[in-house]
Amino acid sequence: MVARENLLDSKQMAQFVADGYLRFDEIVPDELNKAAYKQMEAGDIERPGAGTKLGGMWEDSALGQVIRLPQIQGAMASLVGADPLYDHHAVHIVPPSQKHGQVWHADAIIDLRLDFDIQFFYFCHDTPREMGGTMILPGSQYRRVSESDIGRYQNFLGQIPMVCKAGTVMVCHHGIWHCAQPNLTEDTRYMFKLRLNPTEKQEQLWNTDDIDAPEIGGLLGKNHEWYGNESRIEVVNRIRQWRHLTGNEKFDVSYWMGRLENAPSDAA
Ligand SMILES: O=C(O)CCC(=O)C(=O)O
Ligand SMILES: [Fe+2]
Repeated sequence: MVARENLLDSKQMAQFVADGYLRFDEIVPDELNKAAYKQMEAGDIERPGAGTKLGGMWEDSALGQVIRLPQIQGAMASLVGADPLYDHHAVHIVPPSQKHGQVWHADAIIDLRLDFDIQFFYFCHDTPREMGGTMILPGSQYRRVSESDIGRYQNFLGQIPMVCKAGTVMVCHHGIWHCAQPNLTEDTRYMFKLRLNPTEKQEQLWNTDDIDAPEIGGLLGKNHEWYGNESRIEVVNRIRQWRHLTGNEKFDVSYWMGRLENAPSDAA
């Protein structure tokens, strides 16, 4: 059972719905970062089958301890339920002095439902800009693109490199656009990624005490600017996602869904 104080609150959930990610800086203790680094370096990570329950996995390993940290368990329980399925993991390595990055892509989008997977990105050592830090595009998660169809783009207004200190964890909606960056340092860059599938209805799994907070509409209406005049489409996408998450089919922001649902010809 995850303690209520470790669950996300409604404002964080709204932020996740708008931006497609949340970041938790320096939440993994240093000892554990060092042990996880060693585990990744040794490539010593058990790989269960996709669709296995995550609970009980990696019992005696550093990475197992990382995913069982209260804040990570809280984010997990809030987004995909306390007992999610392991989809896959990867240790993403960028060798020293690698001058090219990945192309922009989204990971394996074959599911267009409002149900979503999450991906944890764990940075076990300091990741300054010269080392890259995965580049992400906030607000891109509802533009469901097929893998590297967006690979011809170079830079977007509002893109953010995950520059961070050791022990930082980001959790993303599976649709977010991202790409690894060059590593101009003399050290290898490691990043651990873990994808999880929900096992229960993703409805009000977080700490909902502030579900009616007046800030929610503003958070969901955020303009990330890279989509120019199409911000309305994104706000509608987020209202749909928020309704799905809260179960409140009447929820709206500034009458955007109200306009679409106004169907006078159906009234008879
Ligand atoms: O290495 C990175 O920073 C990103 C890797 C990646 O594309 C992913 O984790 O899906
Ligand atoms: Fe990726």
